Amino acid sequence: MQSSSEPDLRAVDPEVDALIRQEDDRQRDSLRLIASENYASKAVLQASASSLTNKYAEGYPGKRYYEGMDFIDPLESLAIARARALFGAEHANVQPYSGSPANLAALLALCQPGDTIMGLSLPAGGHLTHGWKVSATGIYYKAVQYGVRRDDHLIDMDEVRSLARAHKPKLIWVGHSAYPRQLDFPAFAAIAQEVGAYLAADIAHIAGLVAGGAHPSPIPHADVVTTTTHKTLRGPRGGLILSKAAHAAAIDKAVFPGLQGGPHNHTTAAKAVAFKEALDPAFKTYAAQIVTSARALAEALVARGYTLSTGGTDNHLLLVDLSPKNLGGRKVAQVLNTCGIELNANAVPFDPRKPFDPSGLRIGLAALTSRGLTAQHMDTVATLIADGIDAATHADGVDDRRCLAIRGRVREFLQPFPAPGL
Ligand code: DSN
Repeated sequence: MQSSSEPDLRAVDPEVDALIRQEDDRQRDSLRLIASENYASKAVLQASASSLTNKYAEGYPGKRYYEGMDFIDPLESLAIARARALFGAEHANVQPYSGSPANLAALLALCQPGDTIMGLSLPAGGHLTHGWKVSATGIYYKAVQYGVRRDDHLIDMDEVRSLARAHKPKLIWVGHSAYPRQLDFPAFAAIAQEVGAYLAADIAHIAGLVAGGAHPSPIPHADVVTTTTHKTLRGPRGGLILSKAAHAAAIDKAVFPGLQGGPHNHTTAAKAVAFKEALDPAFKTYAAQIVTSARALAEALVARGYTLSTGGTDNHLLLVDLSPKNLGGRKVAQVLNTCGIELNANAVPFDPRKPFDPSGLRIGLAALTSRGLTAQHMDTVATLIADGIDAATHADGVDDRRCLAIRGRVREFLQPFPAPGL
């Protein structure tokens, strides 16, 4: 008979247990505005913390290198079917460990080392893995980077077209980590088609908006679509690749055995749960609400005298440009954190400051929306942020007493909104 007396985490390792509980409390009591974060549901967290973590499953459903696949195969097949249904994709690979491995897999599947690839540059809001020089994608491929226009910070489609014509890339990335406007997938597809390039859309940030119908989908236009599953999509930490059927075999081969060993089955299960949650009609309301709240917060910050890159937002994120106020983002972000307001310092396009202490603050609305905050709460959110920035930039140094008071106000403000999963 199995013993039920196995000690739990608190008994085995009170130190780790205490740190996890403290993190739970911190997430519960903070105004969480990091644009790549969210609150996964209790169901997603339960699937992540399951016996599936014990199992190896190299290969794919029906063709594995290990025995004991009775429940792993149906589970992965379920995750694949749900991902395809959610995004209307011909093929889905649910095994990537996260977004960066998913992007590497797309490149491994479609390009040869030394091929030319194009992507939005990191300082303009792109991602490291779209060919930035310190990334493997910038080291093993010949990366050409496009940017945004100086006057309005919008992606310069004329530049994309002329660079594509000049460099004839094998693959063009469309996607971002810090770009607050809609992506024009048909325009990118037209350029890719003109120069004979593959189009790869990285929707890591906006996957939840795409799934919920609050952002146009790249699926009809791109050869391959990569994403993480934990940002606006609100699943576990992980990656996902969607593709045309024609690329299915190459994508699967690139993920395993090209880049990865055994898939993380507990994460696959949690992805399946998240896809089910995203297929629920309530997810559309959540996705639309993110954008409504982001716009409301943008207006409220502009009304308080702040400058936003592109002047506003169409998606879940805003990029506050502190350079007109002659402030650096790093110290402000650190002080806001002591106020219970969590966001990250971020470069703004054409940033005069260094990447580690850039001029911007990136703010995302997914996590607060998951807690049930809506546009009507954004005036208060803007006031708390503005008060925190004032406390950070007080003439006599950081105003610690004011920070403490803001922290109390944040906690009280969030009280009526339970944090999912905690
Ligand atoms: N680090 C993620 C972000 O914060 O946007 C992207 O990988």
